[in-house]
Amino acid sequence: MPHTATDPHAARLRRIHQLNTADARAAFKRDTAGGLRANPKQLFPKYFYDELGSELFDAICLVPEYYLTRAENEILARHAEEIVAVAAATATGDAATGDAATGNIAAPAPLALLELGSGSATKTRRLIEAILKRQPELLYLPVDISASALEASAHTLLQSYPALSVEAYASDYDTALAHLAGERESRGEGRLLALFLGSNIGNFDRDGAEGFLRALRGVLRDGDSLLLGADLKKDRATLEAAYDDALGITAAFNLNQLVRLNREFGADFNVRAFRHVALYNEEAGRVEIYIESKFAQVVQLPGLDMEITFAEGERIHTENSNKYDTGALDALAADTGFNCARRWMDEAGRFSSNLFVAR
Ligand code: AVJ
Repeated sequence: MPHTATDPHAARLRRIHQLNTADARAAFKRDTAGGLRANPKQLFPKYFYDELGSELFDAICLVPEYYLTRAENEILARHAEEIVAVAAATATGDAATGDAATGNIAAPAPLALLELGSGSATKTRRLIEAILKRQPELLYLPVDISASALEASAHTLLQSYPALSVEAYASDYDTALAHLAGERESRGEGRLLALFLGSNIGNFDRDGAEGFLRALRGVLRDGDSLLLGADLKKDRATLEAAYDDALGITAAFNLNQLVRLNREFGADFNVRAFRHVALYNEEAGRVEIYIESKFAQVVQLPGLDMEITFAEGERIHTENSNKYDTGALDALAADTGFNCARRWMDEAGRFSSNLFVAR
């Protein structure tokens, strides 16, 4: 949908910042060439999300084995109002208790909502609705590497919520957080609730998670908060099924990285000559995802000026999905300038939503 002057949402779609610049294209080339030359071979999860990849991820969220989305949605359906109340109470600090001497209750500062990796922003609706019960307007700042997902979700949300304004960032996390940190002081007095949902944190190892959370902390002011969705450690069968569903949607999502390399770098990967592999590494506490070569073969990537060879059974590592326990989440908060003030879980105890308050 073009945003012209006749677009009824144009005024409330403040901007879609395109931070996916030529630099991002160069980084994609560099990361891919470096990753395919490395031993073991490696590709990076942020490159899953071209237009088809974002759609396939939405489909993953609907397959029966992938419990994460449903578990988090259960938590948000049940607790969104409480989550927002805790974030808002934090946000107004002492003012929330009012001025005892005069009996004046300070009006709570309005919350704005920042979301990293917003995708189709389906679960976000619960929080938007909870916030709009408390205040007349809301500014929503989604960040997503997929410009197509961002544009679609912005328009859908603006259509649903006349009180919503959207300022969107088509960007990777690092670039967006650096940009937003530069604007921290010029932001209004209202507080920010940041969202990092769906176990997106799982793609980072411990150092990466710390770096990401410190960078996010740099965008927040004391008293702002972060709702962090983190998947919990559990039995191998449940985890491996969640990342290798019977319909083959996760396999398609993973192998789509090869389709993307064919399209963008003129590569000649025969996708049928590779298979999807998902293994729970219990010692490391993570599901590891690979693309495995079914036999020995050679692949050309003219756009990268490369030829790569695969042995039979050789794997490209494409993703880690780290699983947490509650102690590790508390420690992660404490190490990155937050306090894990509250935690909610789904009934079955599979998934956690953690409210990290910036201190
Ligand atoms: C988007 C990182 C949360 O790790 O569960 C799902 C990605 N990969 N199935 C996850 C994913 C394969 C997902 N995150």
